[in-house]
Amino acid sequence: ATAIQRLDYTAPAFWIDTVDLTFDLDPAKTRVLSKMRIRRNMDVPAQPLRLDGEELNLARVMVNGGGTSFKMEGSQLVLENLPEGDAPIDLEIFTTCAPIKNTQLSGLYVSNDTFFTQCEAEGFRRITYFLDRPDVMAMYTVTLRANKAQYPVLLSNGNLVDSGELEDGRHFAKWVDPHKKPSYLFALVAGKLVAREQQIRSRAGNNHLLQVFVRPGDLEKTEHAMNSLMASIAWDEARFGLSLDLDRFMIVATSDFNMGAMENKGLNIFNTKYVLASQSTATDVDFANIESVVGHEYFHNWTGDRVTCRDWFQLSLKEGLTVFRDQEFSMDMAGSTSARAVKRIEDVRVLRTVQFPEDAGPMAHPVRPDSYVEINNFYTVTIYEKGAEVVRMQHNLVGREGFAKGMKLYFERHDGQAVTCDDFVQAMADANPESPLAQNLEQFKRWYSQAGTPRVAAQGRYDADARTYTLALSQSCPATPGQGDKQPFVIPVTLGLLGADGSALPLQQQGDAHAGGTERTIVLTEPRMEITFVNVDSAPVPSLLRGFSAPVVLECEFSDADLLNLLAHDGDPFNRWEAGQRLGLRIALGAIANPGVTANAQGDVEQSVLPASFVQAMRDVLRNPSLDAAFKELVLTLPSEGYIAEQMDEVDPQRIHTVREAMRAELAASLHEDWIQAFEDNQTPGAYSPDATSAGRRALAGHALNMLCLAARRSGDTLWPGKTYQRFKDAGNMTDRFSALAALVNSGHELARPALERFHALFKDEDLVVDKWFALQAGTSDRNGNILPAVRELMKHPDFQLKNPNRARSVIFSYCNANPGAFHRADGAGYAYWADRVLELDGFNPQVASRLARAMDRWRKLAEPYRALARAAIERVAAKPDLSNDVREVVTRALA
Ligand code: B3K
Ligand code: ZN
Repeated sequence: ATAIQRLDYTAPAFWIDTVDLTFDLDPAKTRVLSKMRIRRNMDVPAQPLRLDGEELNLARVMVNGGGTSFKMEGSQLVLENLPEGDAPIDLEIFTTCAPIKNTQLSGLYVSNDTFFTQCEAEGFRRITYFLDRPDVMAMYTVTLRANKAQYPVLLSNGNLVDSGELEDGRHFAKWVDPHKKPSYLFALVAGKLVAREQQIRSRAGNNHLLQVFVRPGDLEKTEHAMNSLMASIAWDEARFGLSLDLDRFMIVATSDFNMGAMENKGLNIFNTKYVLASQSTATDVDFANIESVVGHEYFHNWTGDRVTCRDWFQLSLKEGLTVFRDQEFSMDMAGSTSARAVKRIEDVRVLRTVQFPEDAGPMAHPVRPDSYVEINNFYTVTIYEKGAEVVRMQHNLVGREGFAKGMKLYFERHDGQAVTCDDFVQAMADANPESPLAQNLEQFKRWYSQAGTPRVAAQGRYDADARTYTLALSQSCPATPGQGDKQPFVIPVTLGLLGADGSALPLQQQGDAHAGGTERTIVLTEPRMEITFVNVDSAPVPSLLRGFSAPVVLECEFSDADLLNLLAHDGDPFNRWEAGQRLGLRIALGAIANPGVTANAQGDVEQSVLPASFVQAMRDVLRNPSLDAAFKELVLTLPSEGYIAEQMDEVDPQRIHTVREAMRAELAASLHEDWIQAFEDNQTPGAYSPDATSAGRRALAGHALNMLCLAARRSGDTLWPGKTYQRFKDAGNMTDRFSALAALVNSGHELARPALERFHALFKDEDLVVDKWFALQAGTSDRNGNILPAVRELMKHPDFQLKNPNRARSVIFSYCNANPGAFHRADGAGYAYWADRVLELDGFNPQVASRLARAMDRWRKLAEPYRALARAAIERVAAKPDLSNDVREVVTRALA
């Protein structure tokens, strides 16, 4: 397979103006008749028409009602003798395909006797021959025909214009989409489904029908998704003036889906995980995820569907922007300043624990990549989450109002078009000509073209005589594959200064007439710059990169006292949390490097690893009445094993696990009374509500229970494990029930076994809950190397199904991706398991296999013996001759 290059883009040789599709749906042999009206693109030299197709049986091709010559080149259908000139040409293609055999879940497939499609990025070519590229936008008419008893519901994009009976128990439905769209936004669904319906009237005064389709029996679990959809519609109108442009907006849930959800125009298709929720089956995190994914897909209706991508290198145009929009939506829904900060911290945590490693590893790529082998490999945290950070920086550089103006101009210019990342930034800059974005536009765009996480080094110098404080900021960016030297970025650094007593100091830069405010944003454009603050009475503590104002690594030599000051007093909640993380990280790295810190035969470290000042600071946070529970929970959560690993040159994952567990155990024991208090203070009696405040209380109570069970493990206390089991049994919602179960499982308590059995018995008919049950066991702390054998046993469980992506992820990914202490074994058995699963999955679902392949991205950082064993496992995968392009690209880059 050859790499596709961004700079090779050329406009299509033909346009497809309209397409009229007729489907005779049959799992074994579905017939697809496609009637297209096409015309030559006279702006490019005349060429043959090359239509993409994959795994199709071609029965007939007709041009302007008559036969035509054609040939196959690879999987493309090539028509060389089409009429010349710009007159419209009628092209008719008749093909068949076999949805039941489609295990890749790309194109048209069957799940639970229901037909679904997934066309992004290149699935439409698995349905019919087409110009399957996002810059070819057509008007679609779709007729679905199927057996009525088996497939009573027939859905496609747009409006239902006709339906009725056919002979032999069949029926039909005809859909017309009023908007032109690229093929990747096409969708159809056919099966036995029921819908929750809601009529709404928009701000603009139009009526719309909203529907959430699920399998019969799941209807009562759709209320939250429907509420989230209504909230999304209202939010986009209020915040951006963007209204729903369809009479009908449908969401359909399927339990077989490769990713989260898909924004097909007017017919979103969702993984059940992001639709179905009830208080007894879904946790607060599930509720929040549903709100955010429903929002995300809905927001794509404008950012993605109305304005789409010219080519797939521009993917972040729609994904980065839409993630930014869904993050803002979730923050606005959360309400309070504190709840917004909690969401921001969670988002940054994802960025730093998943995207930063990607940006430092073999798959590193710019937000707008330059080449790819398999586009499905580039639906990454870089395109999505870093892309969102790049949009967020623009938002901060032009301001909230300026950003709204930029969005307006973007739609004025590009509605109905397929455009590039450059077009977006240009609109933002043109709408805000005075902004630092417009003034540094070309340099700012390096965020799109250069991969790697920039580092910003900050050094402060206090001059007591002059009463000045000078901050030197410098930037650099490490090399990434194919990009040796990097040019400076435009880096907004939002900062403040704290006095020794923690007070926020008024800021007066050299040259300012007087002090103004306690926070400002410095835009770093040079490799190095200095800024001086005057009238500073004593050495301040700098609070830098507030709110995580740029996706960079900040290097600053804080003393422990500085960090304790920031943790206790910083007015910026993000940096307050960050100070605690830096302290925890510093302790972890010190203990890891300290040969005196050793574990006993049970894997437990007996000596103290936490300085008293840290324990006290954590106690102060827990006891602080002015902090919200959700924020406390984040502060009390130590940096993850993966995040710690990223800070080291050579990684021993077992060692990291041992030390982090020792830190947790010590926090559990030293703060015992405070955990009890936190647990008791954060009960949420009364009716269940997944709002941010209640969810935060449950999160802290659950964390406390976890710590109390962990402490019991060493102290032999039986009271708290007993109480935890009782809570597990009596809980009125899944959040409390599952956190109690997890506390027992994670502490390795003997009550875990009966609790797990009881949990399975209670929820054996709830797929999404069974996924949780699997994931908890595969992801739990390893003691004595017992997790891998347990994982192998789980795969033999009658409920385990490798072909179902959610279930495969719940066991295999929870082990390989989310449980480093168990996965990285000195005998290499974890890696061998990984290689076997990658190969096995690749046999039928390359997209899922390729995601799993990414689990080894950071193998070069591993210490021996892990490193050599990891290489051998990757080489074993790479040695298979008939790997998919997906997995081939990942392992080739890993070994390069
Ligand atoms: N746009 C889809 C992702 C499609 C992934 C294809 N492999 C979902 C989303 O980002 O909203
Ligand atoms: Zn998206």
